[in-house]
Amino acid sequence: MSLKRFGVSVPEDLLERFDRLVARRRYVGRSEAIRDAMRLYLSQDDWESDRDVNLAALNIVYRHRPVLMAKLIKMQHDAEAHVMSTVHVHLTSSHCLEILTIRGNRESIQRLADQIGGLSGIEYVRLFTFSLPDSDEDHHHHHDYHL
Ligand code: NI
Repeated sequence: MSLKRFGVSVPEDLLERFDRLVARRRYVGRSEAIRDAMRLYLSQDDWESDRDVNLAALNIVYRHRPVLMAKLIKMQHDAEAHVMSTVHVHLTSSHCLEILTIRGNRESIQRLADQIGGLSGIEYVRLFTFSLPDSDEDHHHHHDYHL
């Protein structure tokens, strides 16, 4: 992979905030953080342009009740998007956290997230979305700096 250099002008305060993030996340340097930011931005753009293969993680927190849990399970079975996995964490005596990994197109994933978020008893919903690249071309990036 060949690397290209380019110059960027940014406001001083923006750069200071960014450098604090670079230090906090223990990046080797600013360049690696900027590469990550660019990949994230590109992935969001892919997501918004609605290509076929998209992935999402839906995090929900709810007060567990049999009626709600039955509805949640039915929605996941009936959804056009494919729920690949669910992780259930018994947070407290009354509350559960679930993380659903979902695959599908943007619309089907968003629809499922909206349906689940609209259930009464769901207290927190957050959808994280990702796009898979078309080819292996983009698979060169490493995450060694997190080790
Ligand atoms: Ni639970």
